[in-house]
Formats: sequence, C-alpha cells, structure tokens
Amino acid sequence: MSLDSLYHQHVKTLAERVAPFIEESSFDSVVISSGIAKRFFQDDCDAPLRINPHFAHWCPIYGPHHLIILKAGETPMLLYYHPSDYWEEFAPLSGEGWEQSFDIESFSELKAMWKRASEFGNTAFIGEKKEADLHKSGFSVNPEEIVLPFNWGRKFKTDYEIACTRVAVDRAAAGHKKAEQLFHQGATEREIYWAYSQITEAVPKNVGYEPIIALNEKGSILHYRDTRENKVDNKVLLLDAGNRYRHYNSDITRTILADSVSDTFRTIHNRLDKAQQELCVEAKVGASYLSLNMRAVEEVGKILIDAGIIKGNSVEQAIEKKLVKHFFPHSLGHLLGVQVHDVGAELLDPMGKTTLPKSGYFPNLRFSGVLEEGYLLTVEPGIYFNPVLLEQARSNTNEFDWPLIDGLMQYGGVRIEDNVLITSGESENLSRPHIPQPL
Ligand SMILES: [Mn+2]
Repeated sequence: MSLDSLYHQHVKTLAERVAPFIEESSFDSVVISSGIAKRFFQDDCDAPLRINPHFAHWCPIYGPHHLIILKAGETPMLLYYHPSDYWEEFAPLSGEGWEQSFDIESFSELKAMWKRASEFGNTAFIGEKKEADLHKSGFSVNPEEIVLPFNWGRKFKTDYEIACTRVAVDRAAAGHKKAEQLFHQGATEREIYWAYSQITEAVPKNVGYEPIIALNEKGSILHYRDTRENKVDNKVLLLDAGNRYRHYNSDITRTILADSVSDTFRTIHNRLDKAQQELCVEAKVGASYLSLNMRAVEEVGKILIDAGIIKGNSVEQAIEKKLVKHFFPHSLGHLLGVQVHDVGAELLDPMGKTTLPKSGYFPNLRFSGVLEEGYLLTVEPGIYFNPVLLEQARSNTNEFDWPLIDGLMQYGGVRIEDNVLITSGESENLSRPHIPQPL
C-alpha cells in the first residue's frame, strides 16, 4: 500500500479513536496547533522549530501556526497558514496526497484564522498556553479530559506510523555504517558527526535528537554532548543516533570496538549484545514491562559478576545492594514515535489511570503494565564505567575489583539499542536487520 493510502487510513483511525472522547467531553471541538517558534533569550533568532507532537501525530507538515480542528464524526479540518511574507517562506499547498485527508481552508492572516477556529462551539485547545493567550482565544487549554485520551491513543501505532519509522531507520542505518567505517580509519568525533549528518540529511526537521558520538571514555557519559575535534586512539565508539521522517523517529545505539580492546571488555560487549537480543525477543505482547526491566538488570548483574567486576555476591545480592546500578543506572527504554520519548504507555486507560511504581528498584520507570500490540519501544541496556557513578562506590573495596574497573574506564561503556514493534505474535526488531551490531 502506498504511503498516501496508509496515511489516509491513519487519519481515519485517529478520528475514530478520539471521536467518543470528544463526544463524551464537555467540548464541541478540539483545536490542535502546529506550534510557534521559540525565541532565544535577548535575541532576534528562533530555536529550530519543533512541531507540537499532537499536531505531528495527525499531520506531516512542518511549519508554525497551522491549526487542526476536530469534531466527533466529521472529517478533520486543517486551517492552513499561508501569508505573503518577504522574510520567510510559507510554502503553498501543492496537492500532495496527505491533503486528501482534510477539509482545508487557507488563511493569510492569523486573526482571521483564529476567528474561524472559534466558530466550532466550546473548544479544547491542545498546544502552548502562550499561543492560546496570544490570540485571546478563550479556549480551554490542554484539559485533561481531552489530552489524556489523546496521549493514551498515541501508544498504539498505525501501519502508517510504522512505515514512517522504517524510513527513519533506513536513513539512520546508512549513517551508522559510515560511522563504523570512519571509526576504524581513526576519524575524530567531529568527522563522524559531519559524515553522519550528511548521510542522514540532518536538517532540523529530520533530527529528533542530536546524535551521541562518543569515543573511548566519553561513552560512559549517558548524554555526552561534545564532538571533539582532536584525534584520539580509537578504541571504542558509542554511537546513539537516529533520524526523523514525517515526524517519526528512529533511535538506535551501536557500540563498535577496535581490535585493541581487552578481552574482558570484548566479552562484556558480546554478552550484553546477546542479552539485548534476548530481551528484544522477550519484549512481546503480554510481557510485563517491569519484569523485562528486572531481567535486564539480572543479565547485567551476571555479566559483571562473571567478569569479576563485582565480587563475593550472587546476582540477587548484587541487585539487592544496588551494586549493579553503578554500571547500569537507567531503565530498559521508552516508547518511540513523534517524540523520541513517546507518551501513552504510562496510561493504563484513556482517562489517566496509572500504576507507575513510586519506589523500589526503578523510582523513575517511564511506564509499567504489560506490552500491548502496536507499542513501538526501544530496548537499550547498557554497562558503563562512568567516573561519577564509580566514585560513589569507591569506598566499597570488598565487593568491587577496582584495579580491573580502572583498567576498563578507558573504554567508556557499551549500550546497544534497537527499535522493537510489538505485534500480535512475535515482536519485530525494526532496526537490527538494517544495522547489525558489529562483533
Ligand atoms: Mn533511546
């Protein structure tokens, strides 16, 4: 099926999904804005535009000020902003396939456009309050009775959303391959950054997050931001980099080793890769997300004990005493969609019931509950030798082999991340076939 037909079906599915909630709410209509640019402090320049994720969920266009209007049981409307402006380009509609899914009205003035938007009764607005205030709309801004069911629905991906994600994976795959090649040729972080950006066409609308391109010890920093210009002796590359297509993200991490790394580090890497692949298979319909997270911690615990890094403890003890946390401080992953960290799975029902664990091993787990058909999530366990996390454990000389750990710090760490689609049967790993983990 063509992307246009998939898209048409997608919009139909979303409209049917939200109709009962609009109908039962105290609102006659819902208005979703594409958003407005954010201006830097004391500056006359704007940050790169990031479309309101709710708008992105409904419409593939990239530009500020557009409004979607939803009424239960009716074809969605798009109020399309198309001023004549000599500073910026506001592209005219060009008859692309997606346009068939809306009743479209074009406006050259915001005032007239917002007046039109106010003609649909009592309205709920999904977008930033300051935008609703700017236009003195009188709309109710982000009321829970609307936003919660809209968020809830976002966890069930349509075929269109998966098709877009596949394109985002394909583009990232080309970048990952190039990065691997350059790493082995001794390239710098900066050189890998340029090459990745070029191959993945990383203009702002194609970038969901800035890639993490970390050589050697920098791989231990979970959100490493720098791209160093200086040459180092390339031992390990941790590359966490995706792409964005029609607002849909891929989010993929590979860890690439030079021949020079120690046998211990290579073993840690190979075993984490094997465990990650098993976790991807276990991430299937009906699986408890909390149990899956605990399984990941157990696997990491085993690897650390077998490597001799944690001493004198069983896996259960090492987890109980939170020894494993010094090496694997984050959770297993997150939903993926129009936001790199997508929403919806935290809601057990459309009206906002949650069972997020408030304490225990994962005080900040993004969601609990079981995996359902249509979820798209990342599976990304890691093992890091991070100076800050290790410093917190330094005084414990009995249960950690410090000389061994100190020898491993030069390699940073390992993270391996794939994008997994939960189907009614076996789950599908969208990224692994296109980006094999180099061994
Ligand atoms: Mn991720």
